Amino acid sequence: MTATADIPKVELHLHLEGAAPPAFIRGLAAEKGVDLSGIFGADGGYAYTGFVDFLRVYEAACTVLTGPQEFYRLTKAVLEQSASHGVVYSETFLSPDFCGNCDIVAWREYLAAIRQAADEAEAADGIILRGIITPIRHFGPEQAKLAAACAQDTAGDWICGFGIGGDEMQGKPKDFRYAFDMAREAGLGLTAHAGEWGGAVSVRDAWRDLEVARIGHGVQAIEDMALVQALADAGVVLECCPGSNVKLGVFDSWKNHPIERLRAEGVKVTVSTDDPPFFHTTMSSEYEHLAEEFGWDEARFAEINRTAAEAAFCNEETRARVLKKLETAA
Ligand code: MCF
Ligand code: ZN
Repeated sequence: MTATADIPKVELHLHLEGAAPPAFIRGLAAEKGVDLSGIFGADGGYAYTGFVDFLRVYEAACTVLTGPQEFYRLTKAVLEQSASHGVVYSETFLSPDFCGNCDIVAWREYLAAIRQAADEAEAADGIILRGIITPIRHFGPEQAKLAAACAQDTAGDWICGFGIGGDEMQGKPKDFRYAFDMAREAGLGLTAHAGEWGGAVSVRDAWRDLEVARIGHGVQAIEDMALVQALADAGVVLECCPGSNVKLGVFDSWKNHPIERLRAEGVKVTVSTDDPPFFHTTMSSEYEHLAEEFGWDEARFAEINRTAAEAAFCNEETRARVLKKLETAA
């Protein structure tokens, strides 16, 4: 059996700031003289009490990511970590809200810095990164249109997707239809966080009202077997992040996580870390839990990674390179 870290992996659901090592954020806070002690626990990790508090801590950490240079350094640190766990292709959520407050000129500068870091990481470690522009649900539909304007401005081979994250219990997917239409017209692949907190109905609503090809999490679809069947029939891809769900309390244990039941019903499931240091996880650790709890073996992981590569929002040339990286290792 190949060591878990050596299995080549495709990760479709990773928030860039959420992947920031706590020491990296603490270091920036010290450089800038900002007191962020309230977001760290005694063990030095991020400390929060539940989902809404997680969002608060996340946004507080972002306050020290003040310019393109900080995002350059962040991207380098994150990709080094990902590559060390065998990730060969990653799609990361980027929010123009945290990169110049949705000002298009500022956003271009942030994006150039992120891309520069990604090019350097690809040259050093072979890892390929692409970006998904992501408005934040609890910032509201008007702010989402500003993010969508940034998406239209920079859509292409690198910015290849558009999504939405944040507090699923605020507003409805259809409130964001205009922003999603802007992104669709720009040729971007579409995904939305749903069915993490809002139940199966939230998955149905996001799928129907935003016409997304992928759902972020989507795991509460398991409450409605007719929906599970419909997702399977339509080939909708779920970006599952089991470690995140267990840590935030969506499910009380790995054993009770529905990823294997969804897969067995024919749903296209994939595996990601979401915000790895927040959830004390890595891609290797996710795979180790999946092997232990559900008996997933190398053939199963290869199948999951092929599903993810096929669902990636990158162009066909990049997809072919990713598939080759998966095959070469098999
Ligand atoms: O998937 C997790 C938990 N569920 C919902 N949203 C988020 C998650 N991690 C980050 N987010 C949101 C959060 O609002 O995405 C935004 C954060 O501000 C960043 S997108 C680059
Ligand atoms: Zn997420």
